[in-house]
Amino acid sequence: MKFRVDIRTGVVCFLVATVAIFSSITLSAIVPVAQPLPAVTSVTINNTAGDQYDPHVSGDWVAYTDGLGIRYYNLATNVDAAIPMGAAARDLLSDVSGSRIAFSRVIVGVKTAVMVFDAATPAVAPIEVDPAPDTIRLGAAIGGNTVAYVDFGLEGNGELVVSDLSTLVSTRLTTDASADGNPSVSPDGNVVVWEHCPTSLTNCDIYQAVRSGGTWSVGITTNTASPEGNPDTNASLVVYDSQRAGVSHLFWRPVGGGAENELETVNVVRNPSIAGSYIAFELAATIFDTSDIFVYDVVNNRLFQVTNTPLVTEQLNDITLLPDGRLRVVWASDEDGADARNIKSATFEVTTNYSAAIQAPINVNGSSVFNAKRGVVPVKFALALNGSPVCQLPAATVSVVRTAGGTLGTINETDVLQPSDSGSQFRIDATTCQYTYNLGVSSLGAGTYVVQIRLADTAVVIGAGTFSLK
Ligand SMILES: [Ca+2]
Ligand SMILES: [Ca+2]
Ligand SMILES: [Ca+2]
Ligand SMILES: [Ca+2]
Repeated sequence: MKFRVDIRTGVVCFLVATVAIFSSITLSAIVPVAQPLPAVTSVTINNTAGDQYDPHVSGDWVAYTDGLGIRYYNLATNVDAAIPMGAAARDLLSDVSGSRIAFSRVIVGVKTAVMVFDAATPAVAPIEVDPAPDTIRLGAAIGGNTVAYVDFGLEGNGELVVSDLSTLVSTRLTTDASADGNPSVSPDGNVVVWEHCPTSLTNCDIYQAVRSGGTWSVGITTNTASPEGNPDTNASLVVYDSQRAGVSHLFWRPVGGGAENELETVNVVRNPSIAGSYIAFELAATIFDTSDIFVYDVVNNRLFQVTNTPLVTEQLNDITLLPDGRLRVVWASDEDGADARNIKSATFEVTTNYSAAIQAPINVNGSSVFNAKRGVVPVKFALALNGSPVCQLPAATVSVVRTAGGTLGTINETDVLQPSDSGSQFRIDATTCQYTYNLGVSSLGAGTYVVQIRLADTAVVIGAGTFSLK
């Protein structure tokens, strides 16, 4: 694959319009419920001599800075290796999405370029994103095929640019003398958030850009008079820290707009990162104290303390949601000294408090037999939170697996798209407090099937039902 120069600076101005999508409302701060942390699998990724820091995680892959270079680690295979530096004097500020690592490469007297390296094909040298002469590009972030970075050549205080690794099109998102920096990209590559600092580098706002139909729309997530920073996004929420009344706390707001939420903490919160509906952050008693890593569950309002080391500062966290629903957090810790940090990870399962029970006409005991010619089987679930029925139903998706008869396994979604319901989203019936999905069965054939319901935010299966077709 070869990247070509395609900074469409003259063209994209027509595509980009800054819109304020925020409302000025901040809800009263949410008081979280502290929960014991479930069993944790801890891995020390690198505690060698020297300074390792700035880890980022995506699934099993971790990218981090080690001295003047970037290393990567795979938590499934324990592979740990350095990205080859070639003519570079220094590689820095990495991010990872899947096996692809984006970072800045300093080639003295030539340029500071944004590079992408695929750890799954380590024999292939890093490739420059949007190659151009004399560039000064820093702060690369990657999600899916989207790489965001700050270009100091376009404007001395930095401009936000996104490059699409599949189409090789680059889009300049800002055109102003304000400092722009510290971008993050959602895992699907469709939302970018960053710090936009119109007055001073210590009093920034949060900007966002959302891609829809190939066009990026820039908006303001928050621009209060207080400093906001360190944004991250899961494509539906933007999280950031903000100093209100002089103390840094955790805030979040929907990408689509709406009220700002604040987590009630008496301590200093820094550097939030989000995966699914889980926010990892660093918490310290004061700015002079050591910090620990916490994870907040937005859906269930639960707070988990991941580290508890009063003598050690854990910092620079990142979080990922694994396909099986487990969470994984990485961070740098300073037990060997502030200039000799190490990289660590914790993997754990925060079991959801939600459960869903299958409803008629599918029997709970799996004894229901429907005639495939009937065309549609209504799939209905009722939701419980901590065992008690609830009518506030978060978005959920349906999946179907054949367990006996015919070819076993997951049913292709398109095979169940009948005049019935389409897509995989449950409808929510507010009258009966039930999830409902009319499953088209005429093409499924005789056999035994399991329907599952997953919370859309977490991908965790919270209920299932079994039926047969004849
Ligand atoms: Ca700017
Ligand atoms: Ca601000
Ligand atoms: Ca600590
Ligand atoms: Ca070290």
